[in-house]
Amino acid sequence: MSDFPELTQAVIDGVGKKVLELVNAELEAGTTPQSILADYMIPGMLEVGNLMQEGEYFIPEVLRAAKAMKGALEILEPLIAESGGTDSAGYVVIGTVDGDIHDIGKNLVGMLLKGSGFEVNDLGVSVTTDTFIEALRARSGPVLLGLSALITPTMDEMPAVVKAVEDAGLRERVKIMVGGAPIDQEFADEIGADGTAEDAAGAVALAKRLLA
Ligand code: B1M
Repeated sequence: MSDFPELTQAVIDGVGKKVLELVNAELEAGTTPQSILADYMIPGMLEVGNLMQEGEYFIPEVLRAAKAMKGALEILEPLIAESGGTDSAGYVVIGTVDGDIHDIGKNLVGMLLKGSGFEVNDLGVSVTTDTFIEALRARSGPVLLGLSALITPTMDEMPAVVKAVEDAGLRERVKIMVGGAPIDQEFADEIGADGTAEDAAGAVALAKRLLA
């Protein structure tokens, strides 16, 4: 028998319908959307990563789990956004860097930022440097740029974006937060970003500090 709670196991197994049923049951029981994510669903995706690393899961199983996770996020996102209040805490442009299509973590970060009152312009996945710069130019005043990368080869895109922001003369009003599983503080410092966060809650705390 699995040691994981039923909802976590359903994410690992990629059974979308069951995930939705269990998420709805948790909501009815009064569990907060934040707790559903942090205590049940994210641990499921982390286990999927472990199984992939151990060679037990391949792309189809990982995609099934990701799809199940995304289906549930559609229910949870509006609930989290509702708690954001009406005064904007600041403007954020966020995206996964060029060549990288992982978006579950980036979406969670965007979702919690919205839930904390930030206005979020999510550019999606595999976003080119030019697209980031265009989005930053389109907005005046202070902006937080959030860059996500999940695979080591695409980490190299991050210093290129930081440099492009500098070259475009935008660095004074644009703070840069980088994140994703392979990113740490040392890397963030090395590429001249303003900081990193290990998870979505940490990203919100950092965003508040950077745009204060
Ligand atoms: Co891929 N993948 N994947 N994958 N995948 C990883 C990242 C990997 C670690 C798996 C493994 O081998 N154990 C490995 C990378 C190894 C490396 O380079 N170091 C890997 C690989 C190799 C690949 C492919 C190359 C596989 C292949 O094709 N042979 C390929 C790459 C495609 C590409 O991008 N060009 C690939 C493809 C895929 C899928 C499409 C099948 C799917 C993505 C689906 C999707 O996102 N829509 C997928 C998945 C799901 C994963 C794992 C299993 C799970 C990622 C995830 O969603 N985690 C992942 C294993 C792992 O990370 N342990 C893996 C859950 C999520 C909540 O966490 O994304 O870390 P995470 O986000 C966290 C924090 O990192 C942080 O907060 C988030 C919330 O807590 N955070 C930020 C993230 N962004 C942030 C930004 C911030 C601040 C914090 O500020 C802006």
